Amino acid sequence: MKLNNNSMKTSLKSVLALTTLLAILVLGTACQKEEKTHTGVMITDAWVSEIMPATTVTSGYLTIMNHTDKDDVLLEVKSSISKYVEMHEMVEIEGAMRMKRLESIPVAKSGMVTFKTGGKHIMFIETVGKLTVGDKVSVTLVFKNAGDKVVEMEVKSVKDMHHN
Ligand SMILES: [Cu+2]
Repeated sequence: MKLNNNSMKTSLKSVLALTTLLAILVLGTACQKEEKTHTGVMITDAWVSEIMPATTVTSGYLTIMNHTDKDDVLLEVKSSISKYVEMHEMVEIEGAMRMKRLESIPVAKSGMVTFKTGGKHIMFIETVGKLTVGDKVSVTLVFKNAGDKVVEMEVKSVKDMHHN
């Protein structure tokens, strides 16, 4: 009984060790790849939600990766799709989820910031015209160090939104 238990533990340990080793190998490969192709401040997975009927607001999401050795700050987001563009975050205030405006968003060196549904998002207020699903809209992110970064955001339907 005791022996069985021990061998169980041993095999479990081996499995864990193997899993860890695999994770290290996978991550290691990913990092090597990144060093070759990823430089500077990069923006990926940028998309904006379609505008719901009878509204003039929508929200956008993206991922910022800072591959530099300097801390950076996202100062502003600009776009011609709406009169105002703000950076927001969902926060819990007195038990309710509310949107809070962010004046700037720090992006640490070698760090990553993800805008996602229920979290940080770009808020387009008083949208101008329509957004067609599948189209791309141009948005400019203004960084303190990296300067202006133009991003193409794909318009997605609200149905797709829940899968992201
Ligand atoms: Cu918002």
